[in-house]
Amino acid sequence: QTVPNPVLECKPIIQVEDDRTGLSIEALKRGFLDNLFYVQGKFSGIATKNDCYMALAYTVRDRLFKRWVDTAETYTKNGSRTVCYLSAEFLMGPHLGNNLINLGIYDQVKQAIEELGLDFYELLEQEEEPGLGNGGLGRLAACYLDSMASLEIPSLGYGIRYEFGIFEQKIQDGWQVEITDKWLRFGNPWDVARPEWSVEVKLGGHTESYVDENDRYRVRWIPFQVVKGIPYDTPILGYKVNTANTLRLWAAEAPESFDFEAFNSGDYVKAVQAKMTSENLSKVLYPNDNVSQGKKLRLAQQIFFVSCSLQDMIRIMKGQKIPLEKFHEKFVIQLNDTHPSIAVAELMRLLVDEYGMEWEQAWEITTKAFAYTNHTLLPEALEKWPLGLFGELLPRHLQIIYEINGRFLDDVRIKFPDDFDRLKRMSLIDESGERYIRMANLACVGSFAINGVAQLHTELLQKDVLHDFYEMYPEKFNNKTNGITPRRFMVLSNPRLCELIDSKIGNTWIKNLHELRQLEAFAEDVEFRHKFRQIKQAIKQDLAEYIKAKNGIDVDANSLFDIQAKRFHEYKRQHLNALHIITLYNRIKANPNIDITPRTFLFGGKAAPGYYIAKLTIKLINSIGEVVNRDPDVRGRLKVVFLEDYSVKFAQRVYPAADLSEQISTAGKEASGTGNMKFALNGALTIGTLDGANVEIREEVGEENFFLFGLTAEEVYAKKAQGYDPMYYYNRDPELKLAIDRISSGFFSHGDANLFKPLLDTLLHRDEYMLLADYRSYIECQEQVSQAYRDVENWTRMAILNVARMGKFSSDRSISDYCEDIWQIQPVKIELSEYLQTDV
Ligand code: B1H
Repeated sequence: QTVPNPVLECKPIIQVEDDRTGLSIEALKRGFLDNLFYVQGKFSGIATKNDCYMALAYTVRDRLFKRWVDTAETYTKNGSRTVCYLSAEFLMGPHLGNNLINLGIYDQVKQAIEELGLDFYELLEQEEEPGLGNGGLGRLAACYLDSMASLEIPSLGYGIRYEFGIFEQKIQDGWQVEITDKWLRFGNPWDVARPEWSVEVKLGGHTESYVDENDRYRVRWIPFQVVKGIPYDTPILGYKVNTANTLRLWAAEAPESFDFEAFNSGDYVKAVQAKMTSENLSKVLYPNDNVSQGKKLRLAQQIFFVSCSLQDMIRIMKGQKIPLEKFHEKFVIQLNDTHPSIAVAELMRLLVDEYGMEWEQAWEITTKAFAYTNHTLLPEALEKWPLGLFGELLPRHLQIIYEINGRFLDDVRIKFPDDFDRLKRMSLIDESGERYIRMANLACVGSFAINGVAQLHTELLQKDVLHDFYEMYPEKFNNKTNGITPRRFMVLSNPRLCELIDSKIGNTWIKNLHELRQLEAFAEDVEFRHKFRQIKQAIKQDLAEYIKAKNGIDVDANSLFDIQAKRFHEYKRQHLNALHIITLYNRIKANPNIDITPRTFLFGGKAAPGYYIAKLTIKLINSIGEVVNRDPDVRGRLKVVFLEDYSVKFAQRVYPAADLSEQISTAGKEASGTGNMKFALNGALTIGTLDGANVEIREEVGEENFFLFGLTAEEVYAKKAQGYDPMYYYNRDPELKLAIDRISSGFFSHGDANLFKPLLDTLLHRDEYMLLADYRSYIECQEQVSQAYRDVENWTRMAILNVARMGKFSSDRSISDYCEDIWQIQPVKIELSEYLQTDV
């Protein structure tokens, strides 16, 4: 409850050089010392590195707050239309550096810290990143928050404040070992708890029907359990604008009132246990990329954050005195895959059961509020919940889904009379065997827009996975090719390249990435090419030193840095890359004096803890490295390095150092990819299949500046249909056979011929992802890469053209397209209220 209070209305007069807002070096130093003293309670003699990081983080946070508060105030006064981005994952990466870039005070803060005698980079390095996501899907959500703020679009990110994010990866004896990610161990300076906006979420139990005072039939839900959600808010500052939007993540707790019966009966321990069960809801991120595990706790997580978020939106509307009938005018809700798609049923429940709205009106509002992004075609990633499990946890939602389904199937019958197979396929309930709720179907029916994340992906959705829905609602479908933020993935992570670019074309490209086109002219400038090369070389040297320190391996910074960094999954085909390494090794063994372009193969990425083949692939790569790196015949011309614990923080070091970016998924399997964009923007050339956004990257940078190989998606389907036999390729390609036999002989596993057998068996007998079919084409393409790399000038020319032509892949472009085609929302300028004068 807010109390109107004219005294509180008077804001403090903030001086130009206030310790908490001043941007001069002096004010920053004062602010830092002030925070070290008053927040950390330390004098400099005993302050740890982490104390200093915290003091710096608070110093920067202080400087965000004016913008954050004014943004919230503006939106509240204007009742601004707002995008709510619902996502089970937000892979934000470290906040400190990014906030410095977006505030425009990176250099000042660096100088201030150095004048205090501290190592600025060491403090940046200190930040424990919030790894609240698995990979591309979570990182996309983070890039979109950055772009929405930078484009001054009112928005809220809603998700879960997992206590443990994605596990930390250790490599022991070549195997991945998982360590829990205790990211909150030293506190999080970037978020603010808002317990006053806590909400309750019901789970389990049963429903009852009753007749209300107006003689209307109503349903009430008697839950088995109630969980409290506490919001934690993080400011999301845009780049060189005053807009600071909010990322609101929910943490689960037991409500004080709930198990007081156990308290009263003296069973204190039981009461505390109920508290623990509740807190489980936000305990840990499910570490699967592109797979749905179908666990009850996961569904509980989904309803938990979705219900909290919808209730929060309703609270906001009440605060702004906007009637609930205007929900879809006030908010547009983007569903980041089906993970939050239970929101369709939950909003219906809130409107109908809790606010007494008629079904028809509630449905009208709901279907005008939601838009759904699909991120994958992989069948194992499509979420479906066993009906029994679903009904146990969400008895009321099950009824609502039945009601939605009944009405929906009536519509299908009208449009496609007598088509029973179609009805079965489109039903929200899969009744072909054990019964399941199909979340993608729910999302399609409940949303006014449905999009894929790259042109090819959207086409395949329409042709295949969502074909029936495309025929039913063609007008809902649209493509929104993914993008990445140039702030984090260029300005912050590649300052040297940025400085070179700025010296030629200024720095407005950071907000309008298309301006990089002006660099095309410099591809023909010898001096520019020379500088470009020097920069790449220096960055590679840095990474080489890092590798030496961490892995003890000497890598040659003059060699071609060939990098595959992404989650481990069979469809991404890290093992195809491994077959190439073995092939080169075999050639050297057969002919030690062979003229070979020296390469360093770098791998980074995590495997889902329960994904045995993916973990075995990590072991294989490390095993190959062990042999190849030490073999004197190789004479250092090949090196294989596994980069442990790949994260956003680490990725920022890796992308700028790449010469070659491996984007080698089976065509039709990678929905978009976004790492492909980050590499190319930083001047790596791509070796890739016609998959996901690779297709569009190649279109933009020009086919002569892209190394293409492999089957097309269509050819993959056709081959499958014909009956694909991997042995055909094994028996006909001696180099392929030799490579595979090298593994099966135990050559890389100290003679153990069984170790990699499960991996080889899937390759030789099923080869779901068609490595063997693409092997020869890949090897030949890699030969072209090796040749091209020797022509230093031309390689540099191609790399520069890649950078120059990546403008399309800014997440600013993606977000502008979402705003125009789906969200119908315009920017809102934030003016800082006049009592603050800054000295920017
Ligand atoms: C992507 C996922 C995903 N698609 C289920 N789907 C998950 C599915 O925990 N789960 O259950 C987690 C993640 N992730 C990725 O999204 C695609 O594979 C990429 O190609 C795409 O670039 C990215 C962003 O759109």
